[in-house]
Amino acid sequence: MATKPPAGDPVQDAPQVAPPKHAAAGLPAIGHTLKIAQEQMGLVRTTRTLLKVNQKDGFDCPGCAWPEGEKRHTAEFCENGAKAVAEEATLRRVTPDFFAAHPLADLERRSGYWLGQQGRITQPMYLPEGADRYEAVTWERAFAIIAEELRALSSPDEALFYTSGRTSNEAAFLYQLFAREFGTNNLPDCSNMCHESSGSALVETIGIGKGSVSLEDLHRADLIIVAGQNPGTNHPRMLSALEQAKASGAKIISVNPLPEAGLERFKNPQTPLGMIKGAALTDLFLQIRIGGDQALFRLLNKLVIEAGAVDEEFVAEHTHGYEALAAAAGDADWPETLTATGLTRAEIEQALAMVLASERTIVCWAMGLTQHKHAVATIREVVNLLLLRGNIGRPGAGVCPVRGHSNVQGDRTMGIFERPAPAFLDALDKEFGITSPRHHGYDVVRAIEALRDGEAKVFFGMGGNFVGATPDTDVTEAAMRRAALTVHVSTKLNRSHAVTGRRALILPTLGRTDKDVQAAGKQFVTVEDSMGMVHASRGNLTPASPHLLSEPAIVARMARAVLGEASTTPWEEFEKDYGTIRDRISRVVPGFEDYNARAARPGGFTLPHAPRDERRFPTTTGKANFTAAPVEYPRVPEGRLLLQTLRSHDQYNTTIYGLDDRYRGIKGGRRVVLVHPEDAAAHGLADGAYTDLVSEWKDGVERRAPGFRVVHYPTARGCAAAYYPETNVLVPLDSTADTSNTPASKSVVIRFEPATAG
Ligand SMILES: Nc1nc2c(c(=O)[nH]1)N[C@H]1C(S)=C(S)[C@@H](COP(=O)(O)OP(=O)(O)OC[C@H]3O[C@@H](n4cnc5c(=O)[nH]c(N)nc54)[C@H](O)[C@@H]3O)O[C@H]1N2
Ligand SMILES: Nc1nc2c(c(=O)[nH]1)N[C@H]1C(S)=C(S)[C@@H](COP(=O)(O)OP(=O)(O)OC[C@H]3O[C@@H](n4cnc5c(=O)[nH]c(N)nc54)[C@H](O)[C@@H]3O)O[C@H]1N2
Ligand SMILES: [Mo]
Repeated sequence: MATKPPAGDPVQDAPQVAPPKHAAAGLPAIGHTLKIAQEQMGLVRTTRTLLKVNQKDGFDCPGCAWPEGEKRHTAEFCENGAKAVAEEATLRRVTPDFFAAHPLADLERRSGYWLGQQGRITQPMYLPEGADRYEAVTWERAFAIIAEELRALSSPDEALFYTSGRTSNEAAFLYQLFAREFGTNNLPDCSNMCHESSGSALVETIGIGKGSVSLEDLHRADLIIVAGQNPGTNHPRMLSALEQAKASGAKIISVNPLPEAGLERFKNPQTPLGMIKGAALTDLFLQIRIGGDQALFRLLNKLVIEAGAVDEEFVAEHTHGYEALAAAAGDADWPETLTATGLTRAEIEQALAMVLASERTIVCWAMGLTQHKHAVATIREVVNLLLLRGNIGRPGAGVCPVRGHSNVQGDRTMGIFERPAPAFLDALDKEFGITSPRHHGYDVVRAIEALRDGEAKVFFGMGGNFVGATPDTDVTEAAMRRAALTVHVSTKLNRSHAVTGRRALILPTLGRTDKDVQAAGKQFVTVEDSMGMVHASRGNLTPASPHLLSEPAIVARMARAVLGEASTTPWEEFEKDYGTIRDRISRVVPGFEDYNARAARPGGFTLPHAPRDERRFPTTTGKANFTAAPVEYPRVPEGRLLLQTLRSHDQYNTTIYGLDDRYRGIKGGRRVVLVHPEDAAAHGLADGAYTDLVSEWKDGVERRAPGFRVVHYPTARGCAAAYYPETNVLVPLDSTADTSNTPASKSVVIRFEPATAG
């Protein structure tokens, strides 16, 4: 087996490995933050921006969607929030000279890390058909090219309008309005790859696809179960909430194949004592096998019923389908659950005791539950547990899907959805005098298939990195190359600018931290956090270049170029004054009445949530629904492992901040695969050996990710972990969750093969 890293990667990828950490944050986090921030922004800008993050008169952190508390520290930021800010507020610039010096072929061989490190894009750029590099283009010409290609389509459904979750409510509302006025519901979004499974499960069971808890609820809970989530890296401010809950007596169970440092111990950088001592967070760590969660929750449900601990009043008054669940739970048995979960009987009994001792339980989850074939069934099973004990619509209790992108929830509320509710379209049509299409559009996976099969021809991305974030990289890249035109509204360079259609455009835009001045004066935008709070966000930095347009301006101008005189929508007015967009939203989207006045209030406002507010469940039965899907868990053939693809500490999805994963003890490289020492031994893989990862799927196609350094790591047996997006090449396009169609990025069957590169 080769022991050297593979050659050919222009980025030095030579991982060094130390034992994993057992605590998150603390002093090293602050030092690391300031280093990255100053490298990107310099001292003055670092101070100016970091003091404004998540303040009531500042901008919403472009990091995660975790809510801000009422009491804010002067610097209400976390290490990874600060890195997200530094990445955007960087002083580095990508100018037309850069594109002249770097032909497409050069961009194509660069790593995502290198591309992102080049800085903010300063001007619209155009790649003409057959050209070898991008050239500067005027905004007018860019919109004319888009209009030309869109008008040439034989059906509006040949266009795809993707959204990543940073887009503001105002931009998202205009964007979906434009798509529907143009004539399509093809609005795939990052949510399709993220919490779609949560939405699917929650709409069916409680009637609304959003979480039912507030920060206040977390502080009041008796028991918080954190399943399939790594908050120390991905939602660091959540650790403060968990710390506070613990201080009020809450217990925490974490369910995860990996022991994640943030959940073990948290050194709160906001308090002097916290910095030194740190608080132990997890009371019970259930080191589950990947994909074993549905089995675990099903057995817990059986045991709760057998213990006579069902909240009978709640179940009788507010729920439907109890008998079917009780019957299905009756079939759950110990041996199979122990196989599926890899846990011991004692561990599950301990978890049960904690569930029974709790009057107020919250379950938090993220990608560890949503990205599996049986993700929707798993989340429904979580809901079953909460319903059995009356833990929805009670203070200190409820469902808490922890969202990813900072406005991914708001984008959906604004109508970014390929399967919109008829009531939403009716309201939109009435307000604007248009006729929106009623047939469903493509989600992310179907969008790739449509490009692959020549059924979609124009791809427009409102932010994000479609090529880098989606599964089955080789298939997706080939599909994108078939497009007539690919357009990306972006702040920074990424892989999607290098893998293009016949023609391509890059439209540079303002980020959250940038000042946004339009004809009617300085504008603010609004966002919705993971807990349904809507509030204003105001950037305060001079934009990276005078040529940037805001996202609402880009949509408004594109709409005018494409729809022309036929459109009676006042696009120009919307661009001048975002207050006029909010007026329209207030008439179309329920819960946004009097939007302008309420958004301007410090702290914003909370959207209504029927199950949380009044124990009303707007489902098909009018009650909260128990569900009883058959229990599933991954069956991995002999000699194979189950790979999950996850985030390192130094990345934001496909944006790579650095090459370290500090809590997991990995430095200076990303091509690592974490394997249990005994599993590694069974494959003859020493720590430090290099191996290829080859995924196995029913289509028999070989998918290979070459040259990964083996790291012996205390993960659950039979499981492995490696970073996304390097491993997206291994995730088959049609390996998706039932119902939600979310790529099953957390369960990829792999085998090891001797490293081919090196
Ligand atoms: N700094 C930073 N912040 C981010 C992001 C980022 O990339 N960087 N991304 C944002 C986005 S878009 C999102 S969606 C969130 C993602 O937030 P997370 O969901 O925390 O992100 P992942 O790294 O995918 O981690 C998944 C976790 O689930 C565990 N897991 C994997 N499989 C299973 C399983 O079968 N069962 C259980 N119980 N656990 C499992 C993994 O070990 C890991 O701890 O974070 C958001 N915030
Ligand atoms: N294998 C695997 N694949 C996954 C996942 C996984 O866990 N495993 N996770 C999935 C998840 S949860 C998600 S959410 C998706 C993420 O998918 P995306 O949201 O598409 O990807 P990001 O990497 O977040 O997008 C980064 C790009 O967004 C642009 N950008 C940043 N800020 C702004 C802005 O303010 N405006 C605009 N217009 N552009 C901006 C920059 O150009 C940057 O390069 O990936 C999914 N893919
Ligand atoms: Mo996400």
